[in-house]
Amino acid sequence: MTGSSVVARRDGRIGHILLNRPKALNALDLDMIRAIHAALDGWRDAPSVHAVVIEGAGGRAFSAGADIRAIRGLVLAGEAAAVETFFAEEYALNATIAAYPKPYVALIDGICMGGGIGISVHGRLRVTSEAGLFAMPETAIALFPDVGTTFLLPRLPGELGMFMGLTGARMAGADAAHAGIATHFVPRADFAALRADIARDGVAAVAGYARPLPEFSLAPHRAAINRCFGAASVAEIFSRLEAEGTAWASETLAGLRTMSPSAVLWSFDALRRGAGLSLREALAAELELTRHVTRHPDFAEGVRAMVVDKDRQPRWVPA
Ligand code: QUE
Repeated sequence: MTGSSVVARRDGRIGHILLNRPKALNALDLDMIRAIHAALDGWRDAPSVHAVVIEGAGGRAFSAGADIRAIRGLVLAGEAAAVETFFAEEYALNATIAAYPKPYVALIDGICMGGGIGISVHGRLRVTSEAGLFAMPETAIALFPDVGTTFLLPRLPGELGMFMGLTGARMAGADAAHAGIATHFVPRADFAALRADIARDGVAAVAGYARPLPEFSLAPHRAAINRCFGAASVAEIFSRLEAEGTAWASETLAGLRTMSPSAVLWSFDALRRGAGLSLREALAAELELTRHVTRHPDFAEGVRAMVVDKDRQPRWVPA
């Protein structure tokens, strides 16, 4: 159906899902989450559907996250049950993608953050272009890295996951492939041909489009990331960053100090705990955590400052 926020249709051998809310950078609302889930359920046992391909409309974003503005509205209205429904259905979709019996291919060309990571990284293939921009920025809105990333981030090389999850650091496409968030690096100019080839020939076509990766831009900081973010507490991460005495460490510290202090603490705990959980256990623990953190005043204030008013001046309590 044109005009709808998710367009799901058959194309050759694949089921194709288009996130079609480009003015909101394809941020996921509950209707979109339900539409994606319904499409996946419908294609699961369809013999002629050999794979699912998902991408974002508009050329700027795969998906910028969840419709956190609507969630804030529900929180402020005291609609705790509706908040719970949102996160429960979002995380259930993440689990469905991880367990999907057919290849699930995300074509990521643009912003892929938060909930966008959740509907891509659990799939078998994550193709990023040079325009891919990946992050888990939730500590800026006093949430925590969710959508199964408490499972995923601790499994990235070294302490990259703790670094990404606490600082919200943005990674370009090639860097995301180095980190293991993306599986293939393909120029955006090839995306249309790649999509057509997958529809005609299946997912084996992806490998033929993959290009070698340029240098990992974080390579010069990998040792410092492992030294600092491998610490046993948030306080220790801060003191190790202070001890580094480099421009990178000062910038990282300055960024961390703008985040909700409470959120940095609960995100640290959630990521350390997630290292020992299955994806399903991690998603269940995340759902439990959302019940508490969305009630903390920092959440409504963080979304206000970063998404609603965009003044980027959150007043955290405690500061
Ligand atoms: C931190 C975040 C998010 C954010 C900004 C942050 C986030 C999120 C959005 C977002 C983006 C576009 C939209 C929308 C929400 O912004 O998780 O409704 O249209 O979803 O600093 O974690």
